Amino acid sequence: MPASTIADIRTITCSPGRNFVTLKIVCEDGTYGVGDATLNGRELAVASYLADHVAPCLIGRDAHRIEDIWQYLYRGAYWRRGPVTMSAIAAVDMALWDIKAKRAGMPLYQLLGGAAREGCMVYGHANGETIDDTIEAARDYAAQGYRAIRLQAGVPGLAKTYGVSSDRYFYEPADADLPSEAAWATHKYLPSVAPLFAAARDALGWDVHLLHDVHHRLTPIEAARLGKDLEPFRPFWIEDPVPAENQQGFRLIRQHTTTPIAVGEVFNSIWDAKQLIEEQLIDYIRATVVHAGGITHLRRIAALADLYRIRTGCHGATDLSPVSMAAALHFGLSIPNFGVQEYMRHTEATDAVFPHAYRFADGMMHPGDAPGLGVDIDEALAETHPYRRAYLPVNRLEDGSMHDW
Ligand code: EZ4
Ligand code: CO
Repeated sequence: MPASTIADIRTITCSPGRNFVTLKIVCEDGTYGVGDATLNGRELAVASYLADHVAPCLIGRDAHRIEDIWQYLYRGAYWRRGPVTMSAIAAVDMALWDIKAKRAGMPLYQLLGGAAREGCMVYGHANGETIDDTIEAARDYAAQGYRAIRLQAGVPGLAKTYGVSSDRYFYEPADADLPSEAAWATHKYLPSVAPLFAAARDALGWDVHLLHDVHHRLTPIEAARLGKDLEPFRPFWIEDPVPAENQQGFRLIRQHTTTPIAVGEVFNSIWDAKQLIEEQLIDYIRATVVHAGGITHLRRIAALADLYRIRTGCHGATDLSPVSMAAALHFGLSIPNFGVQEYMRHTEATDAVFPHAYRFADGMMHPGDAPGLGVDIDEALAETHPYRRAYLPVNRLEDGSMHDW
């Protein structure tokens, strides 16, 4: 049997501070690769998809045949797309690229065409209950060398808002074993953002990139209003201004504002982005390796986006494990149209379970030069952190209607 034959597949579910699902594919000669399969709040569905439905089909196949295995799992499932399927395929894809690069004795970015830049610019999350707290946090990020900073402040009159954490550096929205409930009021939120950006420009100047996540909570016309309000402060982007199921909504926003738009952290395939890209309704595509079918599929999305000068801005919150972060950095270093990479620090407990070669310096990250992805999982340590059910919160309007969180 060839040395690269897939001999064993393990799905590892652990919770070193938060839940992660990790796939490990082991070849006949003991070479192995890891892939991230974490789908926040729905982890066990992907773990079962992999263990019960994918693993039996892969034993005995040649790990080198990445494209064929991708097509086999995508077309072969008959049921196409969807976050569970695409996260499972992503995990297999990442693990296979890890194996191929390890067998080649190269860091993965070399196999993807080599470094197209010196590093990947990342943005950090500055947040606080008040504008002053948020500006103080942003100054701290600037002092650490960050060139791009996301600003999220509490909204006066709302008890708890997405993006505002109790800890300066660590933010974990999946914080309860049943979804916690928060209140939302657009008329309170909308006027609160421009003053935050005004204060940030006063405090930090114009050289730093400033970002903001709307987190799907507006209608197209409300998002257009926000885009216009922020124009004087030149944001790098506003993110997820509206839910993207209605892709035409973005045209309406575009008709009113030149503020750049980023979208796609919940996308799971190129089809979610096709119209937005082809009609040039967005500026940054945020699809990720883990939720959008792995490196193989994300390269396809980036290539389509590049035709229209749309750049990447991949999702990189804490629910994307260090395996995803490593994969994102190899991908980002090698493609022509990299824009920025989100970077939320993992806790020490998470980093201990996933030793990695990637590093931060000068506002940029580099995947490192270890063969493969340059990230591993300490299975014995992972076992000491068993899965704990955890959900993202939900939002309700003041009259009790469900809203987007
Ligand atoms: O709410 O990753 O830009 N980052 C984000 C994240 C998402 C979580 C959902 O799992 O919007 O904080
Ligand atoms: Co977001």
